[in-house]
Amino acid sequence: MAEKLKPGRISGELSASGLRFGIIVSRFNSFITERLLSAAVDALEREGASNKDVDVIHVPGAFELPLAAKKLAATGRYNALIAIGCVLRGETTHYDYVCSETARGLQLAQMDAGLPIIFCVLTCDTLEQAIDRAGLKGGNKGFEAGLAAIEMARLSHTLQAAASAPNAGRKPRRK
Ligand code: INI
Repeated sequence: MAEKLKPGRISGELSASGLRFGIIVSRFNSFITERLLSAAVDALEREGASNKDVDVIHVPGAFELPLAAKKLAATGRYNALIAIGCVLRGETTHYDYVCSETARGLQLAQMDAGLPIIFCVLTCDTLEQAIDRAGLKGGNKGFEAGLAAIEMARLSHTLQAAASAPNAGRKPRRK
């Protein structure tokens, strides 16, 4: 009988020790974004990050997050970035532009830089929905973002090492 396939698994460890993080926070809807920030910092601290390795940068609104992220990524100082914002649906189409351009800009910055940029931008219809996601009742998306930043920083490091030595420990695939 054929042996059961046991695929190799690669994942990022949850240890923040020795890693550097940049957190970009939008001041718009700061009642929510500052709570997301506290939870993100809490996650990094619990997993071993030190004060000197975490920088917090404020920008006016979510729309400004992508450029700040791109510039921070270019410094080469960080292993991962976290972009924090909160966009609430108003009566105009402004909401749609801010949401889509923020998401698009952050993804572009992430792909250009090859650096994990965690998307912690709440896009909600109401303040109540945002409050629910910012941990005033239960979970907090900022905490999840902190953990995602650590995992992606570690995973990037592992994949980078694999790219430098692609066949280390593996038999080449037969064509
Ligand atoms: N910015 C936000 O972060 N959240 C919002 O809900 C929001 N609304 O609703 O307008 C918002 N607008 C400001 C925008 O991000 C820019 O700061 C502004 O347009 C200047 O470029």
